[in-house]
Amino acid sequence: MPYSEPGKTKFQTDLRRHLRSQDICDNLIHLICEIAEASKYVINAVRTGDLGVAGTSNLYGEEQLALDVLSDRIMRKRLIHSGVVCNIASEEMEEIYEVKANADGLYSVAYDPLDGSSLVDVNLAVGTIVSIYSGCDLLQEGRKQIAAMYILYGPRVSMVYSVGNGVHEFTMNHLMEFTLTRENIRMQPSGNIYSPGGLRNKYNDGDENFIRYLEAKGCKLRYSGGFVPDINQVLMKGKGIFMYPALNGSPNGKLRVLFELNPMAFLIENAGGAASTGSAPILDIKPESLDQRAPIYIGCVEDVNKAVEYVNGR
Ligand code: AFP
Repeated sequence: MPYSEPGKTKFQTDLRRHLRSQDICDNLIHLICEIAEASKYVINAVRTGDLGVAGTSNLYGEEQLALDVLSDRIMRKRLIHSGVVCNIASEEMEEIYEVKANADGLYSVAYDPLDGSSLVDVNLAVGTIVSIYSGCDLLQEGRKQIAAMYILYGPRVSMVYSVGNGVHEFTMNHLMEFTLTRENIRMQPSGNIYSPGGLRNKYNDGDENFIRYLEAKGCKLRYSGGFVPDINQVLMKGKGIFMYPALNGSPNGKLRVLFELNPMAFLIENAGGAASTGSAPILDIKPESLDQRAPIYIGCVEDVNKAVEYVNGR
């Protein structure tokens, strides 16, 4: 039964009220609202901030942009002061940041503060991706997430979250409030768009054959180079597949398990889709390190299953 406030249309239901309908504890409601609040400062940084380099690099050796560092600082400060977080991991930080040693009733958060930041200077959409676990351990299987969300900074600012009870989209209004715009989003069994990441001349035969299969059935290529907008398109249209496969020279692809794959796989599976490495569900990976990467095929169940068939030469 869709949730809405008596006397209010569904589209006036704000984030905190919707979270209260999700049968979760107040600390988690507070944490998700704090992350949503932090995104307002990230938006301001994206729209007006310095597009230059920060003169530093992240744990992958990638040059950090000033926006990466600023967005990371905004998110980390908010999480530290939330009072409900014990450990923090950021794609922009080398190590786990311990906020509190005693984890009773607290959460650990892994986030990518500004995924796709290199797209800001060409004015393409970017986003913040967040993964939430109970307790202190951030190297748990993705299936143990208790919540995942992303904020998409595009023509509109939207926030999509799940606490395991459906996937819901909120859109920021003129007062910078998030109001409900889609509830219980569902994926179709199969779709007609595909989003192929990475250099095609480094694709393995199975992936190349899968692309040919998709094109033969009339699928359209939709790829922006931003993980958040590309996944958002598949999720909101409810059809299609995003893939960033193993490449020649990069057997684990490019995308990070903790910061990108686990939260998106949690959201897509909760919307009735699937997410696989090509040999196992993304959410079943037991991460060994913060910077672990994996290939990904994510979207409609039938499309992901077909990708797995091709990748395994069937
Ligand atoms: P940046 O954060 O370095 O811009 O990379 C974005 C990203 O991690 C992810 O958002 C995209 O899906 C992926 O990289 C695009 O990678 P390719 O440019 O190799 O396709």
